[in-house]
Amino acid sequence: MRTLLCALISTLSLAAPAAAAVVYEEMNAPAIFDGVVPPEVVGAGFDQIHGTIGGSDEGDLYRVYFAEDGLLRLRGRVTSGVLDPTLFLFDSGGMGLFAIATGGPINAVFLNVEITAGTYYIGFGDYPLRAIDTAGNTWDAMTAPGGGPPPGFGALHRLRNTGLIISPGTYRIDFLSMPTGRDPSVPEPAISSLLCCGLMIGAIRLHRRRARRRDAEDQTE
Ligand SMILES: [Ca+2]
Ligand SMILES: [Ca+2]
Repeated sequence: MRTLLCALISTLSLAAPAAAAVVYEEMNAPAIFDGVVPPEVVGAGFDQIHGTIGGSDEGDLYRVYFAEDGLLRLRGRVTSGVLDPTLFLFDSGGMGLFAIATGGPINAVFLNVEITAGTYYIGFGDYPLRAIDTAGNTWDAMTAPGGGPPPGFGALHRLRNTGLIISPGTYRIDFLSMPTGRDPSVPEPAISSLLCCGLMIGAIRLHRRRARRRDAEDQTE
């Protein structure tokens, strides 16, 4: 059985090679949306952003472009340090769409969003991170109902960390997309890896079930 499992794993590895991520490295993304320095332009074709929140860094804003309609999964993960990951998504005009924060020991946050192709803005920083609109209204990533902005929240002015201390660290934001209409039998590389894990766990469970059945049969003989 071990040989069979190894063969299965090796076949799956060959069938789904890990694609190298195309990484955008932060230069010095601003926390102010409508300031002199605009949000950093990531553009199309990147799979990941790698960035840093320093001790006085209130948040990082990026302009991103997604070329196809479909399901977008954003994952913000802390790669070093003690920052509490907080992720915001805004539309092309800076209007709020969704936000998520953990505020606890979990070092990753996810957003799954149905999108149409176009320009979006991503904000990332350390909780308690809030978005402030041009009228001074605040949007707390943790407490907003349904993950969206509070009623009356307008166009973004800036991100602001409202804590006494900003917890520093480095982070990574992954974009995993599944465009509408794509044949689900041809999964994206990241989804292929998950399927491989699922298949391997399934194979191991089947092996254990068969071994238990054999034991039971041996005992009744
Ligand atoms: Ca930064
Ligand atoms: Ca914090």
